[in-house]
Amino acid sequence: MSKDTAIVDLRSFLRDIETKAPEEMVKIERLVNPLDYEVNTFLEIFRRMGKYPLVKFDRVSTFNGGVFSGSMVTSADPGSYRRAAIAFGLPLDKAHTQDVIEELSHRASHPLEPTVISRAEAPVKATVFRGEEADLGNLPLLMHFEEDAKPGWLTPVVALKHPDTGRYNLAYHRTMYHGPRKVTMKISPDHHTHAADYYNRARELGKTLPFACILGHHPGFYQGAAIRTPYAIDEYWQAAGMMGGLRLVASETWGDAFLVPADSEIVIEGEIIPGEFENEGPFGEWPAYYGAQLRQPVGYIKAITMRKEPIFQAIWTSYHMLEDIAHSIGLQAWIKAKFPRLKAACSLYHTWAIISIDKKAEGEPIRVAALALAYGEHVKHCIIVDKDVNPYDLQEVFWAIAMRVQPDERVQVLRNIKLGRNDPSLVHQMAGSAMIIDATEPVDRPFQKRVAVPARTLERLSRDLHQYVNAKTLAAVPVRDRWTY
Ligand SMILES: [Mn+2]
Repeated sequence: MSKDTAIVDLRSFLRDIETKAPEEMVKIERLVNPLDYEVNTFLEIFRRMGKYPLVKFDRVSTFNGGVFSGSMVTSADPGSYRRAAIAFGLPLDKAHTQDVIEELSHRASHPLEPTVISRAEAPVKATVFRGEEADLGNLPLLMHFEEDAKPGWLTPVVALKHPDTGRYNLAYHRTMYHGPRKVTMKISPDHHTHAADYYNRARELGKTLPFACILGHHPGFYQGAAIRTPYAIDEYWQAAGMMGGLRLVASETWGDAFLVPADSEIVIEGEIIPGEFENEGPFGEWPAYYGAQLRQPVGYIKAITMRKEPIFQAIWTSYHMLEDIAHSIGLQAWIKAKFPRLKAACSLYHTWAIISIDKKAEGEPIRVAALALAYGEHVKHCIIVDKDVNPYDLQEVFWAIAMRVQPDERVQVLRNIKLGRNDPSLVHQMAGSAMIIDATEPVDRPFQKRVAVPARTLERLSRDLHQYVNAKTLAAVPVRDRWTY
């Protein structure tokens, strides 16, 4: 990061929203109690209106019953493709979902080396609590859904450092309160994830595993943590690439041996003791169903540091789009490496992969679907569409299925395929079935031509549009589809 590059963080993003698209944000000034489900209930009320704003809560109560010294935001990760366009500097009048994915894909493939700054320069060191003074109960912990395990939760980005390689991993681990300085963290050591590998290696070596819970940073940091980063790449570098630069600083507990983001709002430092487990969950998870109660690793808090008037960042754990964006980028890179005629890929609810390709031969859609199924075990339903169909526009996708699909020859079901454990429709523990819908036109026989206005007329009237239509009138016509805006 060069000296003149502006530092991006949660505050710069909120300022951008306020200046470029204030209609994206709802502010609630009255005191709200996140432990009494109030934060998620507001999100549910807005959802029922068909609205998905970023919500800023100016006054929230803490777990201990006080009033938090800062504020809270949710759906700032960024929570919509439109807010992503703002976060990543795309012109709002020109940006579409596909432009957002292209910009993020570019950033994701260009990791950057973070810079390390001194403690004195780091905003996150404005307030430091160590030892007995570090009390999680002074934070506004949440209850999201009525059957979440008590007493309370936070949903941070968690940084871990590999005991051998020193590579940092960033991932989301639901974190449950067990005491002022004691938590469980859902790392699931039996899973095939980076975090599980780090944990198992620390356990083998008989070492503790240091962690930093990071709450509040730029959407690029949150997206960088959500992307499936190759094992060779340090995830602080990945996040730095997404943000255009990332500043790190020594932790309070381990100094330079474990770095934390200098411009984040809150950092909670602690150590996991491998081999120590407690019950955690159930917890309302990304499928909008409850994730089961599990035995998970225990961590002990060593220090909490925060900015002046810290902004506690919460995640809408059920209907969020955080991973839809990250998986769209991931799927696209994964498939493009093997099938260059990929146009775009859209991930929805983790399970759907909607992929548009420049099809040249029969059979290609099934090859591409096989690639999508190999991307991740959550992928269960694949729809392959032609290059004239925008995979982010579900109306177009459903049009293609309606007009180009005879189910007996274009829909296939694969049986006994490994799926993610969070899928509530699974009959067996792990294996289920997958579906491929080939919604492309056949290329081995004549097919009807799709309607089109003449290109020359389209070009002329697009160019002269504002001589015919008042720009303000057109801008005021609402776009109702959340996915395409
Ligand atoms: Mn990772």
